[in-house]
Amino acid sequence: MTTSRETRDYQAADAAHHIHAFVDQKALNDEGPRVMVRGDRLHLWDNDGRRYLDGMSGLWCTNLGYGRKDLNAAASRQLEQLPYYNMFFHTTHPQVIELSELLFSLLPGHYSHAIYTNSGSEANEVLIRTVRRYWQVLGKPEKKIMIGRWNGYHGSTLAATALGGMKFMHEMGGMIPDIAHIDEPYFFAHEGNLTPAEFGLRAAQQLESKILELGADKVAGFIAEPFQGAGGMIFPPESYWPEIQRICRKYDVLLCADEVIGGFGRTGEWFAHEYFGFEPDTLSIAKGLTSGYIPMGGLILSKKMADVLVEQGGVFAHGLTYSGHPVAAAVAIANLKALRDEGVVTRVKDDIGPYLQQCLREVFGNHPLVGDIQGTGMVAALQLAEDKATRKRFANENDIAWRCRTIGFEEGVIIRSTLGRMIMAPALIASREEIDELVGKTLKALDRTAQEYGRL
Ligand code: PXG
Repeated sequence: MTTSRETRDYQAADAAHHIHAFVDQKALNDEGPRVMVRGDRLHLWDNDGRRYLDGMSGLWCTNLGYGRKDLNAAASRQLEQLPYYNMFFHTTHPQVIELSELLFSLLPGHYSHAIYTNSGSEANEVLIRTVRRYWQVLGKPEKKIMIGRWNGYHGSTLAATALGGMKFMHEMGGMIPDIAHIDEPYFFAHEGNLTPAEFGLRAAQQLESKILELGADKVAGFIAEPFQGAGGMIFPPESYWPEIQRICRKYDVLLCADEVIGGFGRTGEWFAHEYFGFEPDTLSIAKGLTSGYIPMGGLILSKKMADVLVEQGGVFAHGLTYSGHPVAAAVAIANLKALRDEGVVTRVKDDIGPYLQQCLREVFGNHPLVGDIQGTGMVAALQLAEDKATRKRFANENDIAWRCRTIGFEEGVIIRSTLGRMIMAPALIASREEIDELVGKTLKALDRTAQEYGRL
């Protein structure tokens, strides 16, 4: 289960040549990254033989867990048969065609077309161009502003960074013109006396104010994650999405759901917008499309939009070398069939999702660090709070959450910390025993953190 190379040897070579994601590289070089070498279902092993329960499905993507032989076989077969061909030169191949058929059999009926990419960031890059093109074709080229949300995350490429609302990313050269933002619907952080329902409406109505401020004739679309993933697994109140949808329809603004994290069963529905009960015009997808086994993403278009682009749009001036890559498509097909035919998504809704949510509420409902528990299906967040009743947050919540995550690694569980929230999103195929291990080890991490901060 370990390799023939010493971990410190790997770390030195890594430090010499590699810039990692979202980290102070100098500090990481001093510490040395963990070297992961193997995975099976929900477990990972590092190069020193330490075993971890992965409570995050990698980065919210290994929906089927690690070690699936069917996905491996699909990739190997395709690599033998046709490892590459493209979507240019008036050509196609069976894998991308069959993937589309399968995908649209799983999606609600008003979607009809996909543009394939390699990642979620690219899906959102394509989104901006496609939405703007749609309005150009309809004779409204001035409709080009995209509205996103502060603390939203839509990827790390330039336009995806701009769409997202992470200010520290914008500051690193990450803004483009014609992008605006409204606040996120983060009820726990709200300091007034509104009920969740009132707060949800108020948060949604910021969209209306922003559209009126910019001019409805200038606003092309609104993009948001159905629940905010990287920004802290923030679930909006129930009143939020119906109001957003009403506003988008009223002002003829396209509603664009970023399903990169919420898609492919995470909430117990195939797509998170189905869980929240709204009807976006576009869906950005990636991650769970292939369970992370191979890079693939895409932009899904409603039939209404696709009809305009296909029937009236002429040349669609966009294309990636690897759009609809046959090996990625073959893996996606195997992945979607497994999610469907093994009843994985149904089980998230009816069995293992409710089990996880119930365990979390039983175990952490009265924990001295926890002020609120949000989540559904196989995604959840524990909001850290100094005082639950008044929603008072710790002044040093980021430090506490980060410490808890670090202790989690020591206890052999991988959970994520974001802005004073502990987040988990385990593989959808988790057994009850695996959930018990996740919850048990997370409790140890929270207890040890509470002790260190004098709360236990
Ligand atoms: N949209 C959403 C909603 C995402 O969560 C992307 C787009 C970009 O996808 P790619 O495939 O380009 O990475 C994401 C990615 C985290 C974390 O810390 C989340 C993501 C990526 C990295 C870290 O929660 N999500």
